[in-house]
Amino acid sequence: MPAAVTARISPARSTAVAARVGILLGIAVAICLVTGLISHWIQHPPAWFWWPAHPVWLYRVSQGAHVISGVVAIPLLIVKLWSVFPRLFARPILGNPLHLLERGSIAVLVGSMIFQLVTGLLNSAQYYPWRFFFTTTHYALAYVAIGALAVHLAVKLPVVHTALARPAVEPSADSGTASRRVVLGAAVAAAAVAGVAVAGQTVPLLRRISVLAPRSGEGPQGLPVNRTAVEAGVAERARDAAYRLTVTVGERTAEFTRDALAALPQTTATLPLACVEGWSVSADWSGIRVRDLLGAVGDYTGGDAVFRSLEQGGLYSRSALPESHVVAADSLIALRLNGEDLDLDHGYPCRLIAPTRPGVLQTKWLSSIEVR
Ligand SMILES: Nc1nc2c(c(=O)[nH]1)N[C@H]1C(S)=C(S)[C@@H](COP(=O)(O)O)O[C@H]1N2
Ligand SMILES: [Mo]
Repeated sequence: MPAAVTARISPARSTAVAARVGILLGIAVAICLVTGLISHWIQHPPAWFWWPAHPVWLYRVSQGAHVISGVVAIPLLIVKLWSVFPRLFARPILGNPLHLLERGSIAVLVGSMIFQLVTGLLNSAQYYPWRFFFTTTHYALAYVAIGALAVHLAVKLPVVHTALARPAVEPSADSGTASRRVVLGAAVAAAAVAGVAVAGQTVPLLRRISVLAPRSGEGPQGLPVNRTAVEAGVAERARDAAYRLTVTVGERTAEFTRDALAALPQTTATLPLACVEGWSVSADWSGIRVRDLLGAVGDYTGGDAVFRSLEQGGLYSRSALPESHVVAADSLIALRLNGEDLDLDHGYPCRLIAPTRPGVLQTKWLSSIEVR
């Protein structure tokens, strides 16, 4: 780099700082990527994908980690960009092919990272100021970001290696020492504050100090509600005396009133409701085991069970329960929540609740269950 540029750069903007913040950022991004892929595959399972039904907290922890690591990555990315900022404009901008590759990968990397973190954050706040479909775009861009990161790491490995060999804060008190310590400390502190600010939506002990975790314990029966019965347009049919749950197993079909469901053997399970947005709350659910209800209608011989809601159309109107979860003893058609009849907004007359599933797949206001 020309001496003129180097001279103007604050000593805190050293490769020693950039490399160290980069490692923390890399860890956060790796956790975010893996947990994000898991959540995506549960919702859109490829043929090879298998997800266990136990321990029941698995998805809650995985998705909590996804949102927390994503939020933690935001201040780390800002500090990382700050620490290398003047170098982004070092000349020549283009230069030889390797340099060009490095430049190009950084442009794609920075762009895709900012996109992922911003859309993810807004999504977890249920704010959608864009026109594309969040899930597919967020998923596709994850691969772009990881590809660019791989190229960036490969190109930068020698620089990172040298930078890490030197202490970030050198013992001889040159002018950069204090500022480097401040920058590193600030990066870690900001990341910690950001993490704690959202962690409370899934870590009960942190609930009170988590200012960015508003949807953690509010709503009827101690559980938040994302969409009410009125918003879903089901309030009338859910309370209709003519309500029936239609259950089909192979060639056989049966209809159940809510009273008929309540007359079947009931099971209680303590299961978290864990939304993809990162909040999760554990609750006591009572109802009929999915496998028992299917067994009451016909012979379940394997495969997905498809659940449909009284709600028409859209993302939430149906979900598929894989075989590993159909047979689980704590996969329930819930009639009761925390000792009371299910609130209308939580899915009355009945809803699906199964372990280790994203909230979006826990279909409320069931109208039918089908195994073909
Ligand atoms: N029919 C239907 N089921 C639904 C939804 C919905 O909007 N409609 N929301 C889903 C989402 S995203 C979550 S997180 C949980 C929330 O359940 P709760 O409202 O009882 O807390 O229900 C799921 N089931
Ligand atoms: Mo959700």
